[in-house]
Amino acid sequence: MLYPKTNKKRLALSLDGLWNFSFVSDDYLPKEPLNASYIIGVPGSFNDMMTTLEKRDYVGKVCYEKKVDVPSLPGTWHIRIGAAPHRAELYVNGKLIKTHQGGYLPVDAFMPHDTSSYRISIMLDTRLDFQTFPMGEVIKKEHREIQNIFFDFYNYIGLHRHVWLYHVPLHPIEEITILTDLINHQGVIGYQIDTTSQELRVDILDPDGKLVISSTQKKDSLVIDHPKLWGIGQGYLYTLHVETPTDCYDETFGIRKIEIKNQQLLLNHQPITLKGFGMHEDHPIVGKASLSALNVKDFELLTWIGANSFRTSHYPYDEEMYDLADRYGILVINEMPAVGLNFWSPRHVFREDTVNDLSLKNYLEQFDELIARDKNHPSIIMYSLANEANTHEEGAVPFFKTIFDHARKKTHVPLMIVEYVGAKENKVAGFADVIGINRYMAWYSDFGDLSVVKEQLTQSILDYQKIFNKPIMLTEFGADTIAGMHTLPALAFSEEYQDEFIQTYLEVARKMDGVIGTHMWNFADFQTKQGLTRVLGNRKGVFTRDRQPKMVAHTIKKLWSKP
Ligand code: GCB
Repeated sequence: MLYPKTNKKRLALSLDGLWNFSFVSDDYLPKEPLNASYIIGVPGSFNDMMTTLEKRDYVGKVCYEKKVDVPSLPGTWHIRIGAAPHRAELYVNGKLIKTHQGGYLPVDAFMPHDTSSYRISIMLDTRLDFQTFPMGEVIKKEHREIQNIFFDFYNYIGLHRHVWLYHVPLHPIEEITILTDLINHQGVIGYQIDTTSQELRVDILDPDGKLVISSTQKKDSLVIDHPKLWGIGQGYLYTLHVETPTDCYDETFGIRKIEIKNQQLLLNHQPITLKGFGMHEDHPIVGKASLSALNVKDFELLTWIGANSFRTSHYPYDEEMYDLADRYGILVINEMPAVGLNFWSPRHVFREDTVNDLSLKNYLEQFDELIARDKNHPSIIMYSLANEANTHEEGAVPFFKTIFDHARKKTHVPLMIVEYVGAKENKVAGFADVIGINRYMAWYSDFGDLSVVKEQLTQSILDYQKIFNKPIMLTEFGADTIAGMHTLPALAFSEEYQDEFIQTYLEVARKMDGVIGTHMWNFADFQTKQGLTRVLGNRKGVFTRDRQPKMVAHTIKKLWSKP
């Protein structure tokens, strides 16, 4: 799925900015122009632009609307909505042109060509159920609908990614797939171009625009001797330039090889250890909006602190985050929005009336969309297929077997699952190449008592290694910390406690073989639903929500700058 671009043969118009907006009933149809109650900013989640709780936490459908005229050109106009949570209906001039499920991947559709005046209405449904990802349940409370969620981040809704109208010429380049390999000292660039054009030329250019190698085939395998490799801190990107008589497109890529061998993660044949964070798309006021300045700031902080990687917990992020990772040379574990497959109660998750065949079908559809969107990013070194699912249930086995089998056919990148259940109860982790484990000893258990961590954490990792014999990654560990709160001795919620907590976990992981990395929870404080244990959100950030360092950030920076 090619990202909208303007070049000498293509045109992309940004629809970001102000849109008309209303909360609408379930049977609303945009036959007439929207009687808008708000003007709303895009990209942005609507929630924190509101001033009443009722509107902020609204459950149901909302409608975004904008009118735009485009020039008439030979070829076709398309719309690309970066994300449309969680179910979307797209209407143009009152006519339904597309429905879509899944809130973290793009909606892409043809625009009608009998007119060039468009009234675009995008209806979003905020509701989560057992067939959406992530999962939730809507319950009735005194004639109101309340959204129950089974995960720990605020259910931000809106057009929080860019919206584009883009024009592609006749016989367009529809898809570019690039797969690189490194064999001894040769870089192999396998590619495939999907187009109905009979004639084309492919040029591989280096970052200075210098021609490296060319082909006139739609599918080819090109070899470069001693190529410059993509690696950590080395965002070395080549460009694959495709030119046909009617169209052209530039796709960047890196030459790098990822392997799992002997319990190790290898990048370009060298073992590496992942150092970084689980993150969230989350900012004050704009919610889950993707804004370049905020995204760049996060990459500057990752660089400042010495991280080499992050996980897109708990859903695919906006494309710009992967573009930045490609350019900064930061490794990404790309996570599916499969969170909440766990009701935190004895209730079973994998059943006919909860997570069932339709949920599975929706998952697979979203996975295919994820690969179509992200397959050419060198920064993506793993896919995480779920976070903290109830993998001790029998019903989880066929569900995840289907998912892993399907995923393996679609990507060569290693597959991970992130677990909270203990190794002995886990019926699913064996399907994965890497097992991520989340642990909160001295927080959710033995609260405030760091003396238990060393033994319990070691045992927990050893159990996984013994039973599954796979590389382990410590994907989450952290303690809520209120910035500015200091205590001696270190007490829970103080900066001192977070500092000791993180150091203790890192020390255990560092000493164990077969642990390929540590991602602390979380990069920054983030918004959640209201709860007794959440002081205006989750405070486990190493940075505050406005991206200032807590004390522990300086400790980590020192640790990670050691050779
Ligand atoms: C977890 C979840 C994460 C939560 C975190 C916490 O295990 O994976 O989404 O935010 O714990 O802080 O409780």
